[in-house]
Amino acid sequence: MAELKALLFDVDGTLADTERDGHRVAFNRAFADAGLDWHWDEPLYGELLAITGGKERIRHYLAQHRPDEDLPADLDGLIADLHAAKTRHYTELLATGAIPLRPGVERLLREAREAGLRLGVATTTTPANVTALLESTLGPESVEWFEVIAAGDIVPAKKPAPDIYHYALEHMGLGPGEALAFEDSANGVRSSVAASLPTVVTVNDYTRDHDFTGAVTVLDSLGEPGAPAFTLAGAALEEGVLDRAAAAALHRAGTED
Ligand code: XBP
Ligand code: MG
Repeated sequence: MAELKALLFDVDGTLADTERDGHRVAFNRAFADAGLDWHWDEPLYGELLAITGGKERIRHYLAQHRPDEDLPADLDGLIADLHAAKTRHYTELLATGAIPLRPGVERLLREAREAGLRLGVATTTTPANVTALLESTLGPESVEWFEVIAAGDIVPAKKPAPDIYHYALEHMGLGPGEALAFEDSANGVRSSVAASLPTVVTVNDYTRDHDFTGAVTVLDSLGEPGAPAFTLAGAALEEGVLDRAAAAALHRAGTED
């Protein structure tokens, strides 16, 4: 059995609850700036999350929810402009410290670094958004903690395709049996499991009822001493805190036949 060498993290919903109060708000600000009457409320945004990628999500919204919209000939240009504005709003919002990391995330990252575990990011979101989150929560130097930040359009097929995980593993010179992935959504788990990565899920309000087939364990958080995580499905988390030893145990559970 391969040794656990690295932890690979999804970002949105996994490192932090960025969707409802971050991305959603930024999309709405970009729409308003452009004089559009489009508004994504919380339930609608939950539905739209089935489509990964912000540009892809806008395109899907227009096709499914605004079929009669009078759109310009250069739709790609409009979507690109809206998305650029959305990224500006999102990174500005994060810079205010509006979105904290989820419980246990900072603890696990620091423990992993001390234990010599390598770190990587595999996400659908735009690279600038990852940097903004890390800088606003852990400080500017934390961006260097990650050997690879595989993000956004770096691969043409976004999650649920496995491509972004393949990219991260290749960049780190690792096989899938040498890493443990952290995800929060069905699309994320489909992506990591298709890349043959043992996967830990921490659910959030938007993803609690998703199908996590193939995950090693499904938790409500990574847990903190005094605020233990609850195991919702799969391998139980001893002591309720996902630390270095628990990561190794879950990796073993996810890689043995
Ligand atoms: C998150 C996403 C992204 C963000 C928006 O996926 O689906 O689309 O909602 O980001 P993951 P962009 O959890 O895999 O990171 O607007 O930058 O695409
Ligand atoms: Mg996610």
